[in-house]
Amino acid sequence: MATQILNKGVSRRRFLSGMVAASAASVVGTSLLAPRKALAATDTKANFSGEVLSGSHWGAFRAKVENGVWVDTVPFEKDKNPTSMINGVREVVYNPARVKYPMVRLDWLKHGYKSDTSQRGDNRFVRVPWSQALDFFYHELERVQNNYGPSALYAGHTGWQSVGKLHSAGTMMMRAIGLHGTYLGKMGDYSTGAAQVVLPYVAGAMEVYEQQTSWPLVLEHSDTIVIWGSDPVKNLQVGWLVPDHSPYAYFEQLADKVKNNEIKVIYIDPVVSDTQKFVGGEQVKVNPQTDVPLMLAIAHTLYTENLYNKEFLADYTTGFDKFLPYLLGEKDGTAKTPEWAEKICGIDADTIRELARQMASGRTQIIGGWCLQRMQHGEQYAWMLVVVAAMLGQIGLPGGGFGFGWHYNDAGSITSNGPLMSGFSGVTGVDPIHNGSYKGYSSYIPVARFVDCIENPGKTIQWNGHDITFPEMKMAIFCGNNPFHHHQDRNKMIKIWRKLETVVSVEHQWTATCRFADIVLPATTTHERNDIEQYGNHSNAGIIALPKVVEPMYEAKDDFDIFRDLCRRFDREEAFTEGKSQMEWIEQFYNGARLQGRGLGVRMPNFKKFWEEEGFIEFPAGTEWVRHESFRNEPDLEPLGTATGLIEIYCKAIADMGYDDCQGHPMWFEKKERSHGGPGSEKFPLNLQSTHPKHRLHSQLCSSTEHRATYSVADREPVYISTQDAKARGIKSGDIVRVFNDRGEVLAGAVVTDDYMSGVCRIHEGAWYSPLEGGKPGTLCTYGDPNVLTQDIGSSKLAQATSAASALVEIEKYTGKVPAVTGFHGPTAVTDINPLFPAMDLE
Ligand SMILES: Nc1nc2c(c(=O)[nH]1)N[C@H]1C(S)=C(S)[C@@H](COP(=O)(O)OP(=O)(O)OC[C@H]3O[C@@H](n4cnc5c(=O)[nH]c(N)nc54)[C@H](O)[C@@H]3O)O[C@H]1N2
Ligand SMILES: Nc1nc2c(c(=O)[nH]1)N[C@H]1C(S)=C(S)[C@@H](COP(=O)(O)OP(=O)(O)OC[C@H]3O[C@@H](n4cnc5c(=O)[nH]c(N)nc54)[C@H](O)[C@@H]3O)O[C@H]1N2
Ligand SMILES: [Mo]
Repeated sequence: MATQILNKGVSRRRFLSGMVAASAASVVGTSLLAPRKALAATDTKANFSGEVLSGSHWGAFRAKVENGVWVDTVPFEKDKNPTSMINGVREVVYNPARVKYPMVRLDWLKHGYKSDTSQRGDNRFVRVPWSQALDFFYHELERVQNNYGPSALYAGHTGWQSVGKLHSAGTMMMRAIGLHGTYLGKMGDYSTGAAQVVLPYVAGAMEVYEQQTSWPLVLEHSDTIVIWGSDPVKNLQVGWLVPDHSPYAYFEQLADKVKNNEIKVIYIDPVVSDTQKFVGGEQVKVNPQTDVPLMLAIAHTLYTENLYNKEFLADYTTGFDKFLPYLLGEKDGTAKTPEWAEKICGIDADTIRELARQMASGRTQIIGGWCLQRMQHGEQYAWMLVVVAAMLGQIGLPGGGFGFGWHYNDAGSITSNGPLMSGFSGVTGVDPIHNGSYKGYSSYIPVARFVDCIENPGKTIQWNGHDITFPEMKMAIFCGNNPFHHHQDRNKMIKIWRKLETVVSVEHQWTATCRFADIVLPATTTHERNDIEQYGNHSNAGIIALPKVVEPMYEAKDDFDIFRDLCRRFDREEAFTEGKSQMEWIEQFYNGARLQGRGLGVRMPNFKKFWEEEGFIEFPAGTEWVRHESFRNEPDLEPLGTATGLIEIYCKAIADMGYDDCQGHPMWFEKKERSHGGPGSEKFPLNLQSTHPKHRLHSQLCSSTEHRATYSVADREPVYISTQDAKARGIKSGDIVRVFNDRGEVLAGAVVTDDYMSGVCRIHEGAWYSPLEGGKPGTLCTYGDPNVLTQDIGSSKLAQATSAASALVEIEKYTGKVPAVTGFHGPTAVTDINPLFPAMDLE
C-alpha cells in the first residue's frame, strides 16, 4: 500500500513561514551539487551502465551497474584478500529495511513531545514531507535549549557510520547541532572503553588504536607469539577507513613458519578462533573472564623461577615492589600461584608453568585483543598484560613486548610515505545560537553509561578521578550509529527510553533505533553520493575516490544536505557549508593531501585527473617500524607519556582515586556473573560471548537479505554452542533454540561445534533486535540480538566502560510456535490518519 504524503499545509504555520520555499528538495539537487562538466560521468547515474570503483568499511570494489542499477560487485584487484562481506554491500542500497521517507512516530505526530512514549517501538509511523520533518527537528532543538539548556540534549555520537572524508555522518551531526547550541557529549567508546582509560596511566598511550610493530620484523624475530583473546583473521576484514587487507599476506607467512616449527603460536581463548584455523598453533582453553588469574600465575612463575628481566624492571618500570607483595600473597594471604589460578581459570598448574617458561625462553610477542577489556573489571586485563610483558623485558624489541591493536585497521602493515588526508570537521569556530548553563550537571558522560544517565538524573558516579553528575536528558539525536544494537540490556533500555521526550534518528536502514525514535530522516548510503577516502588504514596505502554508484533511492538525502537544511532554519547554513559544495569539499581534502605530498616527495595528479581518470592513487612504500623502540633506546629522551615516564606497574594516580574496583596495581576481582562455577552459574551456566561478527560490521549488513541468508540458521542469527552442551540439552545444528536469562530471551539458530569449550556459547553482536511485541519490555526477540541478554554495568569506577562480555545464559530447544522474524521490514506506515490531526503544542 502506498503511503500517503501529508499535505504541507499540516506543518506548523508559525515557524514555517519562509521555510517551505526553502525546503530541501527545492534547493538542493544533484545538479547544483556537482556543477562541473567534468563530473558528468559520475553525476547522473540514472541510466548509467558500466563499472564504478569505490570503497567501504569492507574494502574496495568495482560495482557493476546496468541501466542505473547496481547488479554485481567484484573485489578491487589490488586487494589480494577481499572479504566475502563485499557481497552484502550492494544490498545496503537495495533491501526492504531501507529508510525511504521522512517518518514521524504516530503518537508523536499527534502530541509532539508530550506523546505517549510507551508506544515507542510499536513501529507505527506516518510519512511526512522533508520540510516538515526538519521543522519538527529544529523546533524541538529550540524548545529543549530554551526550556532546559544544553544538558537536556544528548548528541554524544559514537558509531561506525560509513567511510568517506566528507560524509562522516556523526561529525556532520555534531557540527550542525553544535552550531545551534552546546549539548551533552560523551567520553570514550564501546570498543576500548576500559583499555583507553587505564593504558595511558600504565604505558603512556592508549595503545589500542596506534600502529603496531611491522609484521616482517615480527616474523623475523619472534620465537613465540601469544595471541590473547584476539581474532585478527576475523576482525581485520573490516576497517574504519577502506581496508587494504594487507596483513593477511603476513598471516599466510606466519602459517608457513608455524608449519615449519619456526614460530610457536599460542592462542589463549575459550574458542578455536578463525586465526587459529588459518595460521595453526595451539590453544590454551581458558575459562571466560578469568585471564587475569592466569596472567598473575604466569607472573608468579616468572618471579619464583627467576625467569624475569630485573634490569628491564629497574630501568623502564616503576612500582614492581608495590605489586610483588600482592603477587606473593603477603597482602591478602593468597599467593597467586599456578595452583591458585588453576581453580579459577581451569588450566592445570603445570600447563601454566610451561606457558610462562615458553614465554621466557626466547623472543615473545604478546598480541592482546579487546573483548577482554569489554567486561567487568576490563581494566585489569589490559594492565596485567603490560606487567607480564614488562617482566619478560622485551618491550621495544622487534618481535617482543605487547601490542593491543593487531586485529584492527590493517595494523602491523607497513605505513606508506604518503600524505594524510584531512576530513570534514565537527567544529566550526562559529558561536552557537544557544550557549546555556549546564546548571551544575556534567557536560559529558562516559558513553556506555548513557542509559544509566537517562534513568537516573542527578545521580553522581565516579569516572577516571572525576565526579560525573547526570543531567536530565529530554532529547537525543542519533546519526551514523545504532544504539538499539550497540547498547546492553535491551529490555531495561526500552523501559528507560520512555523518559525521553523526543528521539531523532538519521539513518538509511530501518534499524531498531528507528523503531524507537520519533523523527526518522532517510540518509543516502555512501554509494548514492560522492566522497573520497584513504585506502588502507595504518598502511595509508593510497587515496580512493568514492564516486556515486547509483542515484539516491526514494527520498533519501545526503547527511550533508540534511544538516545544511537544518542549519538553514537557524541561519547557520553558511557556517555549516563554509559556502562550499560537496565536490568543493572533496577537492579541498584532496588538494590538502597533494600539497603535503609535495613536501614528502610524493607526486599526485591534479584533482580533475584523479577524479575523472584513475580514481585511485597508490603511495610509495614506507619503512618497517618497532613499537616502543624509541623508549627502549632512549628512555630519558623518549619517555612514555605516564607520570613517571616509565611503565607504571603501580600507579599512584589511580591508587589516589581510592576506587575499590580498580586499585594501584592490577588485581583479580570476582565478577557479578561468571561461568565455570563462578557467581550466577548455577542458574545460568553458559558464558555468552557477543564478539564481533564474522559476516557483518556490527549491525551493518544485517539487513542485506541475500547476504544474511548465507549465514543465518532457520532464518535466525546463529548461536554457536559446544558439542557437549548441545548434547546435554538435546540440541542439534539447525534447531531453533531459546537463549535466555533473567534479563530477556531471544530465538536463535543452533550451530553445534567442537570449536567451543563446554560452558561457552556465542551470538555475534549486531544481530538486529526483532521484538515479538514491539515496545514491550521483556518480549521475545525473534531474530537473536545478544544485547537482550547482556548486563548494563560499568567496567569499574575508573573507566565506566561497557561490560558486554560479562553475561551468563541458558539455552533450550524451542518447542513453541515459531514466530516470523520481525526486524527487517521497515515501519508500519499509517496512512489513514486525518491530516488535520489535533494540533501539537509546539510553543
Ligand atoms: N554485546 C555487545 N555489544 C557491543 C559490542 C560487543 O562486542 N558486544 N561491541 C561494541 C562496539 S566495540 C562497537 S564499536 C559498537 C558499534 O555500534 P554502532 O557503531 O552503533 O554499530 P553499527 O551497526 O556500525 O551502526 C552504524 C549505523 O550507522 C548507519 N549508517 C551507515 N552509514 C551511514 C550514513 O552515511 N549516514 C547515516 N546517517 N547513517 C549511516 C548504519 O546503517 C548503522 O545503523 O557496538 C558495541 N556493542
Ligand atoms: N568482522 C568484523 N571485524 C571487526 C568488527 C566487526 O563488527 N566485524 N568490529 C571492529 C571493531 S569496532 C572492534 S572494537 C574490534 C573488536 O575486536 P575484539 O574485541 O578484539 O574482538 P572480538 O571479536 O569481540 O573478540 C576477540 C576474541 O576474544 C575472545 N574472547 C572472548 N571472551 C574471552 C575470554 O574471557 N578470555 C579470552 N582469553 N578470550 C576471550 C573471543 O573468543 C574472540 O576470539 O573488531 C573490529 N573488527
Ligand atoms: Mo568497536
